[in-house]
This record gives sequence, C-alpha cells and structure tokens, in this order.
Amino acid sequence: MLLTARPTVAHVSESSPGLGRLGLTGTVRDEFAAVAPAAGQLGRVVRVDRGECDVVTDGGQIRALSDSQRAQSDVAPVTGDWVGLTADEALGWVVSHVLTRRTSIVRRDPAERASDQVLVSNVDKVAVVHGLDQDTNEARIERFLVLAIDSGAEPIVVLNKLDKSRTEVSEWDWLGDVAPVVHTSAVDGRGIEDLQSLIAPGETIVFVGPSGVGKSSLVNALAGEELVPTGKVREGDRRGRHTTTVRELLLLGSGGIVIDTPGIRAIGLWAADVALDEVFADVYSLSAQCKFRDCTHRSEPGCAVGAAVAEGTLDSTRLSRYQLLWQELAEQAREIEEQNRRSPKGRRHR
Ligand SMILES: Nc1nc2c(ncn2[C@@H]2O[C@H](COP(=O)(O)OP(=O)(O)OP(=O)(O)O)[C@@H](O)[C@H]2O)c(=O)[nH]1
Ligand SMILES: [Mg+2]
Ligand SMILES: [Zn+2]
Repeated sequence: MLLTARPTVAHVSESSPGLGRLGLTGTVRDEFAAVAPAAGQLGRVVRVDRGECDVVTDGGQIRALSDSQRAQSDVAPVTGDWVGLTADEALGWVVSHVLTRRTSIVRRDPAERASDQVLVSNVDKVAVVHGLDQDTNEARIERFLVLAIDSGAEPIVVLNKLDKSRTEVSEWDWLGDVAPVVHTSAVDGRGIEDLQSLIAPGETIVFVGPSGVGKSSLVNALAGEELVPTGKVREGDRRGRHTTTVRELLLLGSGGIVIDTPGIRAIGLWAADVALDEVFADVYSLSAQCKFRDCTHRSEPGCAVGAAVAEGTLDSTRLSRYQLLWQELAEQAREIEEQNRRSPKGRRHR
C-alpha cells in the first residue's frame, strides 16, 4: 500500500504551495488543533471524483478516499473543504474529519425527494456568470443569486462575452442593488482586471452558471494561462457542451484561489428564504407596507406590492418570478415537514 504523498494532478500540486497559499486561516488551524492528532494531516480538498478526492497538504498532494461511510466521517467532503487525513492499513488515505464549513453552496439534491447537497465550501465569493451572447434570462440570474447569497459568501455577477453582447443589461435596474456587476470578455480581456481586483490573495472565488457562458475561459484569463480546458458552444442555440466535469480548485498567480465548476442549467434551491428576500429586496420592502402580514400580493386589499405594479414602479414579471421561487421554497418546506413527521429520528433534513 502506497501511503506517501504523491503529486498527481497538475496545477496545485506542481508548485507545492503550502497551506498558507490555499487560504488557511487561524480559525481552521485552531479547529484542527482541537481534533489533532486523531484527525491526522490537515489539507484542503481541491477536487472530488469517483469517490476519491485530491487533498493538498503541507507535504504535497494526496489522493484519498472520500466516501463518507468508509472514511467514517459524517460528512462527505466537497471541493474547498478543510479536512483531516489519516492513513488506514487497508484503505490507504481516508478523510477522517471534515472541518466546519465557513460558507457552502447548497442546492436541492436533484436525485433525492427532499434533501440537500453541498456543491463547494469555504468560498469568499460566488460569481454568477451569464453569457451576453445569450438571450436575457433574469429568472436564472435571480435564482443563482439566491443560491450565492444563501451560501454565506459575497455574490458577484459576471456578464461575460461583452464582445458578443446581444443584451441591454442596463435595463435590469434591480441587479446593481443586489450584487456588484462586472462586465468581462475572456476573449479580448476587457473587465478581467476588474474581476481580478475583487479576488484578494488567499480568498476563494467560485464560478457558477450554465454550460458555455465562459466560466473556464474566465479562470484561464485570470490565470494568464490555459489551466483548464474550454469547449465551443453549439452553433444553433449557443449552449455549451459541458466541458468541465469536476469542481476543481486552482491557484491564480495573483494569490487568489478559484474554483471552476461544471455548467448547470437548472438548479433547485434549498431552504433559502432569507436569501430570496435579499435578491428581491425591492418586493420585500414593499410587502412590509401591505395591510395583511401574510399578504400573497395576488388580490388582497391594501396590497402595497400590487399598488406598485399598478403605478408602474415595480415590474409585474419580476413580481411573478419572486412568487414562483417563494412557492418553490414553501412547497419544499411542507415536503420536509412531512418527511420529518414520518421519520422523526432521521432528522437529516433541516
Ligand atoms: N466571444 C467570446 N467567447 C467566449 C468568451 N468567454 C468564453 N468564450 C467561448 O465560449 C465557449 C465556452 O467557454 P467555456 O469557458 O468552456 O465555458 P464554461 O462556462 O466553462 O462551460 P462548461 O465547462 O461547459 O460549463 C468557448 O468557445 C470560449 O472560447 C468571451 O468573453 N467572448
Ligand atoms: Mg468549463
Ligand atoms: Zn401585498
């Protein structure tokens, strides 16, 4: 059984960066010290695939078993996690501890009835990427922004492919109130410095959005080299071809840390009520003035939201989009309650 740290995957391991370079903080160090030596070696997960993960430690990069059951840790590790690794006689390196996640992107598990799934963790910023060569899709940006804010990290909107812009984004007057907006072109380089300036050394940023919007191209533009593969979009509808297949953490020359993710078109929210009201702060603040506290803004008398729509100060389609997301979360809450009633001991659903 080979238990030495072996430098495998490129990027992070080649430079053998040490944990300081990977965003290690005093808080992580302290938490780890409290569980050491049982927790073994400290490291950060840089990619997860096929039940294993690559973990960078001070001694180099280690391939470890990530399966939560066999690894005897309660939580399955995800890219971005700080973990403890122990060497097992029979299994090799296993993740024995997953340290507390400072932030995490959580979606509704697409495979399960009503359950959550963590995509990445310990990110400082979540960049929601939209391709300006595509038609306007405010609903999708709003949904991704709810996901981003719910993570506990700071949201950023990146409007990429500025060189191919078909959309008049200045029409989205709500957007600037929710998150900083950066216009970029990964091809001609416009806005890349602006984006770079939002990623401080030691900070971790993750790119999320549909396939083909240029997430990997932005990573390469920030790095100034081809760190990750990119793929052409389809001629007809300009959709991507799902080039990126794993969530991977990479180091930028600037000292920043970036996680590239596979494109996702549709993403289910998970218990994100508070974040929803932040993304729709305009609707939310009006609703405080409605006559009824539980106003649904559909046909109740004394509805301030309805009045704003009638006056033309609130876009009715934006209100509809808010109501759709609100309904999705309300139905989910009922589902979870129902599940918990049936299996109160399970309690895996928050
Ligand atoms: N014109 C133009 N093309 C771009 C820009 N950014 C990316 N592209 C192109 O868009 C295509 C898709 O880019 P990727 O970076 O692979 O997109 P992605 O978001 O990583 O896609 P997935 O990995 O499939 O999720 C490639 O052909 C890129 O060259 C840009 O700013 N302008
Ligand atoms: Mg990609
Ligand atoms: Zn109302």
